[in-house]
Amino acid sequence: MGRLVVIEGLDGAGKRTLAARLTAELSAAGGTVCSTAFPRYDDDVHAELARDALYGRMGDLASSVHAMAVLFALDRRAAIPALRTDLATHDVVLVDRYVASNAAYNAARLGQDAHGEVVEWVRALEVERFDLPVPDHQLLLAPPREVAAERARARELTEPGRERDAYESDDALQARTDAVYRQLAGAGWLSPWTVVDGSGPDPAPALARLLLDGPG
Ligand code: 2DT
Repeated sequence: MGRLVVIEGLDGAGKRTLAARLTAELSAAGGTVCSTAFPRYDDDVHAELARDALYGRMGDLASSVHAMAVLFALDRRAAIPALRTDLATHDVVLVDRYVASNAAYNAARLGQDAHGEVVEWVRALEVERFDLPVPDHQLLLAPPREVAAERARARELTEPGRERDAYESDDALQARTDAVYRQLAGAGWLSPWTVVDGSGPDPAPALARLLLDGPG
């Protein structure tokens, strides 16, 4: 049975780059790896609806925190068979965003912290009710906020015309989400976490060793 390893963080944190580097390191160490990302905008109708809502194309659907959380959760629920197959056939299944995204963003939207009502509601919905596979390890990619903001600006230059969604364009929400993420990591929510400050040297080699041999 493979290990489910989740990469979390704000937009611009560098999750995709870390996923690619970790895949390379894990493969070089002889591990079999596959990766996936949520929301699955192109493969799942709930994710597609969530995207439309985030860009203001679904009336005021996005104003309901719980409705948005349910859409993201249903996307993951529909992915459970594929996740189980991947876990049965690989040493590591890397996932870019998972249930902690739902906990962190929605707690932040409601002005709650990691001990607030919505974090537990997300856990009960996705882990208990939907029986989603629980992560074995979660990585919080949390570079200093200036670094993340600079990356987001650079992305606007390399991907001109790319619109920012309702969450990305809300700086206060980003700051609160960052704080909730750090609390979830500190509390070991659902699994052990490792916080990665992406501004230093490449963290992938040490993380790959930890994920293949280490505890948690
Ligand atoms: P992207 O920026 O990754 O496209 O996500 N979100 C995401 C949630 O609130 N709950 C979830 O379960 C997931 C997967 C994060 C779009 C926004 O949606 C948030 C940012």
